[in-house]
Amino acid sequence: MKKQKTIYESALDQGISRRSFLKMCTALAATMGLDFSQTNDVVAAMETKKRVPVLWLQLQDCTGCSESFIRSTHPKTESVLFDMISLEYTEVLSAASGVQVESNLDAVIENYKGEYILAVEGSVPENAGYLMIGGKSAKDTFIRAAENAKAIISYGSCASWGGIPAAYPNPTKAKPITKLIKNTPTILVPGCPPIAEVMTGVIAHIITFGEIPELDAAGRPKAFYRHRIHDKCNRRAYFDAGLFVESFDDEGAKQGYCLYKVGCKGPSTYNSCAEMRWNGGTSYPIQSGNPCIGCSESNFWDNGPFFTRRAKVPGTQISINPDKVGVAALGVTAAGIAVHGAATIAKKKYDEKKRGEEE
Ligand code: FSX
Ligand code: SF4
Ligand code: F3S
Repeated sequence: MKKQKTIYESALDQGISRRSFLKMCTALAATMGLDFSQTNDVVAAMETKKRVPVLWLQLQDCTGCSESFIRSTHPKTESVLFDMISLEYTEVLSAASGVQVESNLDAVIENYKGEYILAVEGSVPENAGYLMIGGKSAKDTFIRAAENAKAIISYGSCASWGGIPAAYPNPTKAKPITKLIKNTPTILVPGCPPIAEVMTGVIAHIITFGEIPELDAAGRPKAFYRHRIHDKCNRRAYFDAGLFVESFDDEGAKQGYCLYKVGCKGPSTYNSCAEMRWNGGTSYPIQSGNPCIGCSESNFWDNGPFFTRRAKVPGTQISINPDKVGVAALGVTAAGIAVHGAATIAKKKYDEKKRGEEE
């Protein structure tokens, strides 16, 4: 078996300076949502702990989760791959292929029993004959790898809830991984795909504290899934003021108003998009003008239709009448909505007329 280096030693091997190493630890602490004073805990862990062996299984999915992961910016994917973890098996990122990698999978399960982290992307097909990897049933390989892992990270909505492969009519009888394994601690990191830094934050937490992060009732790390998108949304002030986009080409859309009436599921979706944002904090769907489609929630694909106003906040008894929102708090808003509504109707009529003229 290879002698494993500490995470710090691996970083030095990569030519990373002490200064850059400390910067990486600070970024990790921030990603994990730790207090600034806890950065020292992260530094101490990275100086003394060995790189964690990781097996990354790719089941029924679109590879979007891997695509997201390789764009982690805080810390950068290279730091995670080369310093923090020892990625022993991956179908997507592996340079080697065939018997060579498949035998490595067996060797890691054998040699690092109870020590490795299993990252799983995609759902498991229950119907026989679907998804064979290296001539073996992916379901059997998953169960074998899962039973011997220290912890499992269920990466993405497919692994966590079944996702798109489990959507109606679910021809492969796709299942979330939790339906097949009960005894290994499992952390759900849903999203289609999930935010890269959430994955790195979860891995860093396991390395730093030697245990899985605190989870909510659904099995998601609280640090990243404790808020609804709606709670931290950059358009929230417009929701509260009763200012809504009525159609994607109206004046409200240009002004950046709330997207609730065009189907936003932010009020019922738990994820960190509004706080962490995507691509190094650049943006997230709502900021870019697209309603949240609830991609981190169970059955999101069948919970449609998308882009259609919702009468109710699903999963709750709360009905939101957007035309009344903000009225009680601010009497003047009613007039604002009325004017805004009249303008929207006028615009719709104009558009319909214009379309009629063009046809
Ligand atoms: Fe699923 Fe991930 Fe969506 Fe795709 O692998 S969560 S379909 S982004 O890729 O599993
Ligand atoms: Fe943001 Fe959507 Fe909530 Fe509007 S409904 S405030 S766009 S999350
Ligand atoms: Fe998904 Fe909604 Fe975030 S669609 S990416 S959870 S804003």
